[in-house]
Order: sequence, then C-alpha cells, then structure tokens
Amino acid sequence: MEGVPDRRNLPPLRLHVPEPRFRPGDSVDFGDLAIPAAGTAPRPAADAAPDSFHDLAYTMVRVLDDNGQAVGPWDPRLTPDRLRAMLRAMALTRAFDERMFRAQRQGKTSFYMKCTGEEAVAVAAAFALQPDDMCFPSYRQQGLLIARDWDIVDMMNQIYSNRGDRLQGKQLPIMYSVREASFFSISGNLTTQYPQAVGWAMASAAKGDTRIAATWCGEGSTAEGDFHSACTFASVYRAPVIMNVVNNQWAISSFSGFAGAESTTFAARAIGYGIAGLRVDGNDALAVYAATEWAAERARTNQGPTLIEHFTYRAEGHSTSDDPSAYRSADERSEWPLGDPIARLKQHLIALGEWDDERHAAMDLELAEYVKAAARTAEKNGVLGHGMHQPMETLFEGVFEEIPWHLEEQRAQMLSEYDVAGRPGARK
Ligand SMILES: Cc1ncc(C[n+]2csc(CCOP(=O)(O)OP(=O)(O)O)c2C)c(N)n1
Ligand SMILES: [Mg+2]
Repeated sequence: MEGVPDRRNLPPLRLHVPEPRFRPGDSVDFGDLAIPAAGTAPRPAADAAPDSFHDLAYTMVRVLDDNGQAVGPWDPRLTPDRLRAMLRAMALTRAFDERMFRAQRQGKTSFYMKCTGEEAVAVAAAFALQPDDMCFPSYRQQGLLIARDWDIVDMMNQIYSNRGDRLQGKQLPIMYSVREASFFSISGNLTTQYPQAVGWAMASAAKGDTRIAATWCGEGSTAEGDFHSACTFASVYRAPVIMNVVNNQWAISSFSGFAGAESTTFAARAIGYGIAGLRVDGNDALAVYAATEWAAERARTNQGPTLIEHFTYRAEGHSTSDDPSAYRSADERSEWPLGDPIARLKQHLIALGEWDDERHAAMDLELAEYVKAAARTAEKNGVLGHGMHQPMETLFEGVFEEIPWHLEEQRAQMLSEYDVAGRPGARK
C-alpha cells in the first residue's frame, strides 16, 4: 500500500505479561532484593521541596538494624514505655487476628482478614498520628483501631453481625466504621477511600481546621483510577493528607508486578505528581513511626501531601476465602528478608535492656486470654447462624434520612410476609 513503510525486517510486537518469581514448590531466594542498610537514608527537613529528595522513593527508610539497634537520622527516639505500648498493640492485633480467624473456621462468622506481618504499618502510624487525625483505611488496618484503644468487643460484634453490631449487620464482617475513633467506614470497593481522604483533607484545610487525614491502600489498589485522581487533587491543592501504599507484594493471587512493581517502586508514583515520596521498611515499626511523624508534620505545616510506600510481606492468605498455597511458594514467608515486625521491635527492646523473653511470653498469654474473654462477651450477643440479630425492619433504615415511599411499601410487604425471626408467615 502506498505510504506504508516496508517493515518486513522489524521483529513482531510482543506483549510483556508479568510472572511471579516463585510458584508453589519453588525454593525461594530473595538474595538479589536491594535492601539498603538501616540508618543510611537521609532525613530531609520537613519543609524541603518534594523534588529535592527523589532518591527517597527508591531507597528504604530503615531504623532497626540486624542487631535490633535503632540507627540513623530517622530514629524517632521513643521512650521505652512508648515502645512497649507499641509492641503490645501489635501483639494484641495479632492475637485478635488469630482468635477471629479461628471463629470463622468455627462457623461463627462468614469472613475474616488477617494483617499478619503487617502490624507495624497500622499500629506505628496510629502512634505517630494524633488520636483525632482522620483515618481512611483499607480492610487490613485493624491495628489502627486497636492502637487507638477501641473496644475489641465492639469490633467483634461487627464481625459477628450480632445484636451489638453498631452497623446492624449491614456491612461485610471486618468493614468497621467508628466515627468516635476518627476511623472512616471501610469499603469493599478498592481505593474509594483515597479520594475520600483527600477530599476530607481539602475540607479540613478549607475550613481552617488543624486536623489532617491519612489513608491506606494495598499496592494492587494503586492500579485503580481512584488512586491517581486522588494524587492529582492532593498535589494540586497541597492537601494535608498522608497517602500510604502497603506493598505486601500480593493482591489476592496476583503479584505486585501486575500493579507495576517490575518497572519502579510504588513510592516513585509520587514523583510524577510532584508529591513527597518515601519508601519505608514496613516491618520496622520505628521507621513507619518516623516516616508518619515526618509526613504529619509536613501536612500540619501546609507543606502538602506525602506518599509512603511500606515495603512488607503478606504472611498469610488474603482472607479466610483464600488459599495461597495454590499460587505462591510456601517458602516466601520464611525467606522474607525484612523479618517479622513484632519480633524486630521485641529484639530492639531486649537490646535496650527494657524487655525479655519471659515478659514477652507472659504478655502473649495475657493477650490471648484477653481476646478469648472478649470473644465470649461478644458471642453472647449472637453469632452467625443463630437466627436474626436485628429487627428485620432495620434492613430499610440508615440509608435515606427519610425512607422513600417505594421502600416504605416494600418494608410493609416484608413485615406482612415474614415473622420476627425472618421465617415466612406474617407477624402475629
Ligand atoms: C474495585 C475492586 N476491584 C476488585 C476487588 C476485588 N479485590 C478485593 S481485595 C483485592 C486485592 C487487593 O490487593 P491489594 O491492593 O494489594 O491489597 P491487600 O489485599 O494486599 O492488602 C481485590 C482484587 C474489589 N474489592 N474492588
Ligand atoms: Mg497487596
């Protein structure tokens, strides 16, 4: 054809389809993973321009070294009491996860999601934020509520969708909503919390308030359009918000390569938007604390948003509906070079002479008993399969301020056809 160049010598075009490095049965070697030594990343002034520290999006802010010492400019210099409180909140989060996972296997709830190995990401951030800073989490930051001392019986009531459930069984288990703890309703629709957090932060600034927002999403969720529109708004209006990307390397069964991890870091997403970007060792509670504290100071002093990638590893299944042995090597967890966040903070406290194995074992025992007792209390309000826990008519409440006529009609019809226990047959 005229005008079309002769391309016979060109190679055929090829599509690149990412493939995870290790599949079930493969032996795992993370030896070539670039992990900078603790203490090597510089700490810019909180009012430094975002384009003056692009390197921080490619390295890793790390405080705890292999011997459990806190080193370098990011050491937040917390008191032993604060460190112990943080350790306890992380251990409680894990104990809570264990108990609720078991409750799901016992048929007491339909669904649960653990955050094993990622406890530092939520707990250390909660410690670095003010208690009334507004959090817009994903489903894997239960550690925020626990670190804010929210009643775990209340959390369990939601998981059991029982009589004590403040959400009246209208949300999937674990999708908490706690206004009193400045904890925004979790949504199952990935990344919707990002533009919501940015919008909330913009409103806080527009009103001349002093509270900032923080939000979390997984690395897989950065592929959502919502992530990118949130970054644009945050950058343009310099919204007082901290945007956390929890890179646990898996999005159910698809690995981080499908969200772009083969080409660059998730922290580097910040650079294109002119946002401050940090890449942090997510299994190092002190690094997470220091990065959050620094980002919060930027937000509070009108320096604008910060995007923090927390490099971590999802140690267990995506949820109780998942079986990771079907798609990844079982050795990944044990070979993961950044270790376990609880073990690392424990090691640090022991190195300081402020903790020991006996006290740790006693704490674990006490926390296991504590969550067991809480579960018993919550279970008195009902569990899955034990009939209706909320009056059926509440099904129609809480969405519209005034129930529209067509829903009112449906409610009346339902009440005429079902008894109070939800069985067919009109109420007496
Ligand atoms: C918009 C949307 N797409 C897909 C899903 C199904 N889904 C639920 S969780 C998930 C994986 C998310 O992975 P990631 O963002 O890495 O978070 P992680 O679970 O690892 O914490 C997917 C695909 C969903 N809930 N919402
Ligand atoms: Mg993930």
